[in-house]
Amino acid sequence: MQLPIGITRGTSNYGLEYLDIEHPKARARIFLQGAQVTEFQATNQPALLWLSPEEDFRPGKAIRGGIPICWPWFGAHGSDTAAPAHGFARTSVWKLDNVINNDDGVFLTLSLPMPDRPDWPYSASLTLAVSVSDYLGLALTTRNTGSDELVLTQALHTYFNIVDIEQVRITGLAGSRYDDQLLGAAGKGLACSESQLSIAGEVDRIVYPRQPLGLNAPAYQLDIATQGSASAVIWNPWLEKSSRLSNFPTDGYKSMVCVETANCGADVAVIGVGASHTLQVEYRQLNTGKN
Ligand code: TA6
Repeated sequence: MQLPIGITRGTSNYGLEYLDIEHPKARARIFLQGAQVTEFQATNQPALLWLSPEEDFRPGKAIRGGIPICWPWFGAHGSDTAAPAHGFARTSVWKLDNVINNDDGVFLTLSLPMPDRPDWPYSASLTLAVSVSDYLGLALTTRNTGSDELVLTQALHTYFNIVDIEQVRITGLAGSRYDDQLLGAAGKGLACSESQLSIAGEVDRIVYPRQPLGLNAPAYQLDIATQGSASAVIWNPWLEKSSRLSNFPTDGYKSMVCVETANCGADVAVIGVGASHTLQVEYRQLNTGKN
């Protein structure tokens, strides 16, 4: 495909192809593996996404950072222990279908050539629309092209770049319930006691928000506007788990937090024959000048 001015192709040392997007309103990088946005910086704003300094961009290996697409299951596969965590979309090579570059921003559409897999014997199409402007937008659309109802879990597993985890606040939690993934069955349906969450240890929660979430980083305040989602995952591995993660520096937990727009836990996406479902998020930053 002929790329418009402002969009260029590149390749990592191990052969992973990416697109670099330069626009007066923002710049971004998107890898074709996983249709993964790894970098985004709006003009006059801090870089939004965290990317592991230990990431080496190898084919078939999930990229640690940016916005991994967890699809068509979130977490472990329901029954197949050999199936990859968080599904196969993030380690598959997607196709760039369309790019528009205009005064408002750069708007890209990518699609996943659907593999034939024993761990997911269904028919569907999957597309991602990415908006690079003074905001970052993603819309992940699954269309059920088969003869069976689809029940899937998914997440836009966004790693946010923050100055210091101990200064971070996640807002908008008033009245919501959550499943604490660290407590298993005992952690289901807990009530958020505060409207905002500070992090001082490992956190791995599926929350069911009653209003839009926000992030106070504190170098920026972030509005997280979603559609097609009734759950979000808040994750920080803290020190001990950081040492067990692939391509993750031991002190990486200090400069990142994940707030993932999802359909997971009790919020699964049920898609009838011929129907579609879109999981959508838009990130808007307000630079606070703090660092
Ligand atoms: O979203 C939180 C989580 O499910 C954690 O439990 C942790 O596994 C994290 O995702 C990262 O998973 P990954 O497979 O990318 O190492």
